[in-house]
Formats: sequence, C-alpha cells, structure tokens
Amino acid sequence: MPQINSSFLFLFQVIPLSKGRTVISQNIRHLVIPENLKPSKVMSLIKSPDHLQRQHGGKLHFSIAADDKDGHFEVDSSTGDLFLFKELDYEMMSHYLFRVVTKDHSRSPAVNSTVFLSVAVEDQNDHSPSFREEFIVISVAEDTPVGTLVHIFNAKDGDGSFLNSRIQYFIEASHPGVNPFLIHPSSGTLVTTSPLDRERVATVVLTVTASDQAVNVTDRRLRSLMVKVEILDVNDHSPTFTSFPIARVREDAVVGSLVHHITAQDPDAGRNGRVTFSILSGNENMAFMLDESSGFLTTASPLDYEIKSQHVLTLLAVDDGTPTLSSSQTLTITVLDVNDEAPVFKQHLYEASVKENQNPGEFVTRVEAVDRDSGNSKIWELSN
Ligand SMILES: [Ca+2]
Ligand SMILES: [Ca+2]
Ligand SMILES: [Ca+2]
Ligand SMILES: [Ca+2]
Repeated sequence: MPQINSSFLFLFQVIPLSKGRTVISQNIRHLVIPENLKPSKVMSLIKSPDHLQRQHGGKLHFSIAADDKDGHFEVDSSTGDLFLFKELDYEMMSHYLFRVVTKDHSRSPAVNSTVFLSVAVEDQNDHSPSFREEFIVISVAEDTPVGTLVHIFNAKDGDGSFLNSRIQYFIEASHPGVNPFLIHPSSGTLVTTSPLDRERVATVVLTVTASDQAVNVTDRRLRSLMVKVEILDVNDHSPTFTSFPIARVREDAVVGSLVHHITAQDPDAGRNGRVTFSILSGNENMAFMLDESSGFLTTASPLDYEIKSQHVLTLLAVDDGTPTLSSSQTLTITVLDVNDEAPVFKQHLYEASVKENQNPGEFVTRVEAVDRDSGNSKIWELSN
C-alpha cells in the first residue's frame, strides 16, 4: 500500500464486483501546486517504489484512469511518480481530480487499487491590471462643484484569486500642485476636490495607476493610464474696458474721423470671450458711430465746439456667452476748439470825432468785436 501522509483524507470503500474477488480501495490525496510550476516530477505516489516493486515482483503497474486523462498529469507506470506534464493555468482550471489506478499483477487475479488525486492549483500573480485604453480624454465644466464624480476607472486583472486581482488606484498629476482631483483607491471614482478655473488651468494631465494587491508587495503588478482632463469654459467673466475713458477730437474733424479705439478684455474662451460694443446713451444727434466689433469710434456728423464742447457717452461691452455678460463705461469726449470763426463787430458803424489839434495817442472811441472761438472776445480802443 502506498504510504500516505497523515494529513491526507482516507476514503475506503468496498464495492462488490462481478469480477470475483478484486478489491478496490479508494482514497483521496490532496495536493496544492502553484500555477507557475514548470513541468516536472510532482510527487511519488508510493514511498520507496523499488522496495514495493521488489515485494510485488516488479508487477505493479500505475496509470491514470483513461477517462480522467487531460494531458496535464502523467504517472510513471513502474515507479508511480506523478509528473506535471503541461503547465497549469489557475485562470483556466483551478482544480483537478483524477484517479491513479494501481494494478498488482503479482497476484492472481490482479488486484486493482485506486487513488483519487485532488490537485488544487494555487493562483500566482501572473496577470497585470489592464485598462481598456492607454490614453483617454475627459472633460469637465469649470463650474463643476467640489466633490462631483467626473469619471469611473475600471481596470481588470485576469488573476483568479481575490488579492491577485483586487485593484487599488492612485493618481499623479504631471504638474505637481495642479491637481484638483482625487481618486477613490478601491472604487476608481475620480472626483473634484477643489474649484476648477479654466482661465487659470485649462488642462490637467493625470497618470492613473492600477495596482493589484498580491500578498507579496514585490509581486504586485501595475498598469498606468494617461488621462487628459480638459476643463470646459463657462461664461464666468464680464468684459472689462481697457481703453481710456477720456478722448479728444478737433471740432473740424471730417465726418468719419477716428475719435477713440474702444477696447475690452474678456478672459473666457470662444464666444464667451467675444466682445461687441455699442453706445448705450449720450450720442445726441448721432454725432458718433461705434463699430461693434473693432471698437473704432468715429465721428458721424460735423462737430461744433461752439454748440457742444463735450460729449458724454455711455458705452456697453457685451460678450457672446449664454447668457451674455456685459459692463459699461462712461466716455467723455472733449471737442477741441479750432479758430473757425471770424470776429464780428458789435456795431456795423462806429462814429467818432477827432479834434484837429488832438495829440497823437489820445482816446478816440471804443470798438468791440466778438469772436465765437473760445477766449476770443476782444475790445479795441482806437486812439489818434
Ligand atoms: Ca494580478
Ligand atoms: Ca494567476
Ligand atoms: Ca465672458
Ligand atoms: Ca471662464
């Protein structure tokens, strides 16, 4: 009889057989084999086979029951050594149960005995976690509240047992300090941990790593995924005027002359930052025209310092977001006087008389003329 390790389970069963006195004794032997074991001898089913064979006159014959052969295990027919013949794969098959039949030809009729071999394959960490892609792009609006779920990572690990396929995640940002995201180590959910601002950081590149949890830390396998997070713009800035709120224009400027270049800034992207201009109020008699996209303010009709020396316009800058945001500016335009008025005497005719003996330089009369240009009212005193 094969010598059996004390930890093995014995199952003896006597079955009445039609073929006379053949006795089949059944027992089960359990063994555990790591899945990465190279084909080799696994064990001896019989302690000291030579001795046993001598006892039985070399007439013991071992074989795996024909129905149980699947090519992974072989038994040496004379020594009873069990060989692993083909590599195992826990993920394909984690357990084998087969019978080894021993025929003792030294007796007549031959006596058969059967051993059940129960082979548990021990999982090795031979699969790495894997992501479906190597690079992904995800996008998130900049007004996303803190704590919002942005993405769920789901790496798979082909190992069959719990820890070898259990995955833990961690992330690293390509620019340290610029990482408004956190990943849950076991669920793989990516959430925002601080407010986003596209105008400050428009793109965050993360490396998401999945690691299995093999018992030996050195056996753990990792796989990484590059993630580009695009922060999508939200219209969260109003345009702000950058042009000076004061302008000057000569009163004789021809119609269409450039008065001022109105400019504004809006840091939002695309339509959210596209600014157009308009005159909200103060453009009496349509004196000025403002090009809504270029911001060029030109004269639209002749100016007259003497009629109106200062124009105060309220300008509006509006972006193209949804909804739109706007701001206004008061622009003061000073009309510069030009000497475009001839002096006009207050009287058509001045009469005066001069004595013939009057000394040169003595007062004769006073004539007064008015010039509508600024500061040009004059009084002349005529003297002899
Ligand atoms: Ca694994
Ligand atoms: Ca495995
Ligand atoms: Ca805007
Ligand atoms: Ca924005």
